[in-house]
Amino acid sequence: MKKKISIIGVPMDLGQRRRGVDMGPSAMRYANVVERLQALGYEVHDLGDIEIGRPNEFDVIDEDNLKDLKEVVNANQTLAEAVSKSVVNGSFPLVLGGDHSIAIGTLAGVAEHYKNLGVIWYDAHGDLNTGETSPSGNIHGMPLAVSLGIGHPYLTGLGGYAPKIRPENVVIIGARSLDDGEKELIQEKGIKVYTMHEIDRLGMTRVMEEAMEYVTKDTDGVHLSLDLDALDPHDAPGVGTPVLGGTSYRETHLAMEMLAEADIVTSAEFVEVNPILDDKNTTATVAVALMGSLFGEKLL
Ligand code: 6HN
Ligand code: MN
Ligand code: MN
Ligand code: MN
Repeated sequence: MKKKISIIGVPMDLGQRRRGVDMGPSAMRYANVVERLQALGYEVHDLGDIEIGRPNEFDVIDEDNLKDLKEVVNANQTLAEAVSKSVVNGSFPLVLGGDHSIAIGTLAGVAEHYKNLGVIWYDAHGDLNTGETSPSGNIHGMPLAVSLGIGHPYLTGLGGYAPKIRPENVVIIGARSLDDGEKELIQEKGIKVYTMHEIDRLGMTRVMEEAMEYVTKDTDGVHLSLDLDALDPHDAPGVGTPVLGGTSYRETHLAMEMLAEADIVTSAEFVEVNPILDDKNTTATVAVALMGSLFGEKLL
């Protein structure tokens, strides 16, 4: 892993309907993300927050079942540029959300520099909807589809190229709430998914061993997109779309520790932290602890 980290905050809450997730970056800073990574010997640059446009009443066009499309596209464009710049500068981009719609911009910025980027999507959800299949019209349920080049051209064309990633380089871990259209897309594209069933059955060690082998085969980098709702709501209650029966605090740490040991991750984002829905900033604290493990913190 690189010795320089660029932290980019994205106070985005327009990819879904529950306000408060825009405070995620502040909550993770409050939980000492900078200090935690510095203590591990990294040169950490906090680049501040990406500006998010606020829709006014004249401006709310929910075009094609895509809520706040305009603001989501604009913010992701700015984010993609910031992420791309940090890769060019030899820095590891660490993006703090904000709702998961920001993965569209993160991946647009990262994938520009990788011909064959591997992706670990650690999430209770597939985030594989389009305006046509989405039950909610919320763009945070679409970023993985968008990055595969599937969806509205304003989203898929972000950064001026598409697709950003290939289905055979993606692995989803922790899924337990998939919409019908998402299940169809998974079948159609042959996307590798470790649902909670496989995690229960095989154990996190084996799942991570297989997943890491899968995403490093013929790839030149690996992006980790970690949605805090992958964890069980008991361990990470401050998320907008909680689903019972998730990965535990320790299982998720183990996954991060294994990634650190394998030293394969080249960019990451931690999303969906909503301190308003939380108790004593628990979820941001969990997120920062997981970042500690991802960047090499040891228990002994
Ligand atoms: N997330 N599948 C649901 C939808 O509205 O499309 C939930 C999406 C959740 C997205 O947690 O990042
Ligand atoms: Mn997600
Ligand atoms: Mn999710
Ligand atoms: Mn591959």
